[in-house]
Amino acid sequence: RPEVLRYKSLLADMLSPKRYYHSLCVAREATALAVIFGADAQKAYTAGLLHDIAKDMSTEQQLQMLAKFDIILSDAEERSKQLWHPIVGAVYVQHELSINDSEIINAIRYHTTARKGITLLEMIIYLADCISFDRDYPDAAILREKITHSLQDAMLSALSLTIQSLAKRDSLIHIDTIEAYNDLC
Ligand code: DGI
Ligand code: FE
Ligand code: FE
Ligand code: FE
Repeated sequence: RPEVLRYKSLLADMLSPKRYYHSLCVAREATALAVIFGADAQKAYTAGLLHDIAKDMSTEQQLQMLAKFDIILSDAEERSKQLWHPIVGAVYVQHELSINDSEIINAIRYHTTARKGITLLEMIIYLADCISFDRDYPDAAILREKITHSLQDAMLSALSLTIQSLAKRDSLIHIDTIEAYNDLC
């Protein structure tokens, strides 16, 4: 697909080599999961490829994008910069890349926190981000095993592990993460 080449060259410019490699790995993993779990494989590839497009933008660039599109951050979002890149990324692909598919936009938008009523494609991107080939931490191995049994079980475990690791570091936990967890447990 010609647009994929355009996205790749843009990402190669916008991301560090490591983050670009991660994006390719997530795209590939998301495609495999889409085939297994019956989601649209092309949408999964595109959302996986673009999910971290805003990750290496400077703080100023991210704030500029948010202001340009009148995005108001919640108190929690304002206090944790890691929560900006999914929001900025979703806005970026919609307005700067003219992607109008709401499933792709929301998969990018909720790839960090997840949300209550998470969709199949959103789960696939969330989990592909956790278990892609470049992820070598022990939790990835646990989740790779779980997902062979059930997508929902793997998603619940992923949220549980995320919440535990955030709480261990005394980090703020976004309400969407808690609601996604409660919704599935
Ligand atoms: O962008 P990636 O590193 O590939 O992965 P990500 O977007 O899933 O996670 C980015 C960071 O966000 C990671 O350090 C964990 C953190 N995070 C995930 N959920 C929450 C969160 N941070 C806060 N403060 N609250 C959350 O609910
Ligand atoms: Fe991310
Ligand atoms: Fe990622
Ligand atoms: Fe993730």
